[in-house]
Amino acid sequence: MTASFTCAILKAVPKSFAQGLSTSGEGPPDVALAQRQHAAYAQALEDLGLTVTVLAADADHPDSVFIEDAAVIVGDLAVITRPGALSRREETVTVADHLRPILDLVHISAPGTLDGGDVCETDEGLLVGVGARTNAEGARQLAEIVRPLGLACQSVDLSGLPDLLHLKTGISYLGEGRMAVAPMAAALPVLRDFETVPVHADEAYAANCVRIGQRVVLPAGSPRFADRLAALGLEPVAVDLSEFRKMDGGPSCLSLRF
Ligand code: CIR
Repeated sequence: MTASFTCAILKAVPKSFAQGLSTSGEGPPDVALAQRQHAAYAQALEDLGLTVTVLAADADHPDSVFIEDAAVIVGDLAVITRPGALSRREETVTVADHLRPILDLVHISAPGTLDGGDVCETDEGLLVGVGARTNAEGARQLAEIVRPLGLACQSVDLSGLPDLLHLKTGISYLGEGRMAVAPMAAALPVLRDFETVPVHADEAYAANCVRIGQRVVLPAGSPRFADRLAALGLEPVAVDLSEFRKMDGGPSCLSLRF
């Protein structure tokens, strides 16, 4: 679940990127810099041994670079989501078109909403954040879809945690029963089932990270968390994602991995 990816699909940064949704208050992103950071992120995944495909930019959908939200891939099955933000709903079309020849497709349907950023895969199954973007019906549909695969889904109530845009804004599964946890997610009762690896408040953005093999891709500028990962026997791989942070997205949001 944490270590066996061989492929990653990315979507290029559109010229319209700065028109995307943002609550960060960090100002507009520098689109040219975001494009360079995106290329470096793609290279980092390639260097980790993944086969990387970058889909064409979609200027009609400024947030489409955050491709993780458009699908949830489990085994040979791609669950095409129904994003909670209206402006993002059509992003799934090009992603489904790309995945159709490669994987089996199933769609989340109305009135369900689901964002891939709310789905955290662990060794025990899927945790599904229900909050600003994913609703209870979307989580219910996902549970029904993956049940025949022997995967359990557990809903995680994000109401009352307004700082968590998505579940994986605040937690990331590190493997071996460990969960990286930002302070704003620390009160989630589901964390009782894991060994938590706290991420310092100054580095909370790094709670969104991705384990690939023995490496963990995390945002640059998180030295305490990087040291903690190294102490756990994992190798931190830092990528500068400053321009994506301005638009509320981190390392996991920028790829579909399978
Ligand atoms: C949004 O608000 O939807 C985008 N600006 C950021 C999405 C980040 N995606 C993710 O956490 N999976």
